[in-house]
Amino acid sequence: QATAQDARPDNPNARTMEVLQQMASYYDRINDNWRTIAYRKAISTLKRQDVRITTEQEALRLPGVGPRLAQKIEEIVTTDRLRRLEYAEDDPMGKVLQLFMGIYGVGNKQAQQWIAQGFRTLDDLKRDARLSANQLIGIERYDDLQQRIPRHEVEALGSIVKKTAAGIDAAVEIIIGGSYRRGSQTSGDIDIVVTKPGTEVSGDLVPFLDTLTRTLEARGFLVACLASSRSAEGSKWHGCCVLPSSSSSSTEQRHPWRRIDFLLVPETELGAALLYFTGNDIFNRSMRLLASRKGMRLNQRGLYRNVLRGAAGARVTEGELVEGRDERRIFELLGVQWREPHERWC
Ligand code: DCP
Ligand code: MG
Ligand code: MN
Repeated sequence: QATAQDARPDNPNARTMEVLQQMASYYDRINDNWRTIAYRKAISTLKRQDVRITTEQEALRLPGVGPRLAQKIEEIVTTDRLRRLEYAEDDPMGKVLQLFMGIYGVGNKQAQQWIAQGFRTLDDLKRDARLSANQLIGIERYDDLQQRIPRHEVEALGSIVKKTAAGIDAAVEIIIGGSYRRGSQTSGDIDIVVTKPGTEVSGDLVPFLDTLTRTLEARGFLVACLASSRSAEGSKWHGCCVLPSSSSSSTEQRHPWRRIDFLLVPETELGAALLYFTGNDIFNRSMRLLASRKGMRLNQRGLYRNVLRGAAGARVTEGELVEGRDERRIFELLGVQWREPHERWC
């Protein structure tokens, strides 16, 4: 998730943001979600400042910046470094932890477990650890899956999906969501929303997705299935894809494997689904919070009202659906001004 990267280079706080971004990425890699979000919020606040923030006091006045982050901002400005970051980068077990947590689908717990069992490298794991099929893919394609995908390649991969889909059912619509829809120059994966006019439940699209994935597998475009599920929340397929290798007379270029997600969305839920799958995750949180402050509830299927909550804030009733189809209408009903996808970076 590009955060500091998309700031203007002449931003007076560019260096501070760069160091904070490294810290955010570190916390992200070790799955410390609270700290990751705190750092990303601080970066996004700094991005909007047009003066240089140099002291703890100045930093504390910014929204979303607490006392500890304010101290760190002053430390970066005065010393041009952050001891906490250097400490994290020097710690050898921290490095192994980060290496292991970089494997697709591996969290802190699994990584710690492997370290406790004495494993230190990916080769150690391949040789002696008991691995699931997905973990093995994650290790064998480690370098591929670590790389971000350039925008033009997201487009090339997306157009293969679109063409194949059109050949199966011309009425189906394929929309690339996620960071691509927010205009990002690179993406961590490709998020593909699959919908069709007239559909009312995601199950209506299941036969289409089965045919699509089978066709794309047969063509060598889809190379691994990591997860697929069908639930009330919607049906999805997670896996890996690859561009066909382009061969000139003498050289053959192999393209990296890329993560791809397919999400089935009935037309009646398209607005809410687009909102959710466009993100980013922090923007989504603030929209959901806003909904709950207004006694409503927002999820990837729709905006609901008259949600009854019990004493502890736990939901007693689902509430009634007010809008699912129209993305703009959801903003209106929440009383917030429409934001284009590229304006939803927090
Ligand atoms: N999402 C969310 N909360 C999460 C995970 C995802 O709200 N915990 C939503 C917002 C994301 C979208 O789903 O934008 C897609 O999820 P990704 O993990 O693919 O994230 P992005 O596409 O935003 O970024 P990246 O370029 O890293 O894939
Ligand atoms: Mg994505
Ligand atoms: Mn995704």
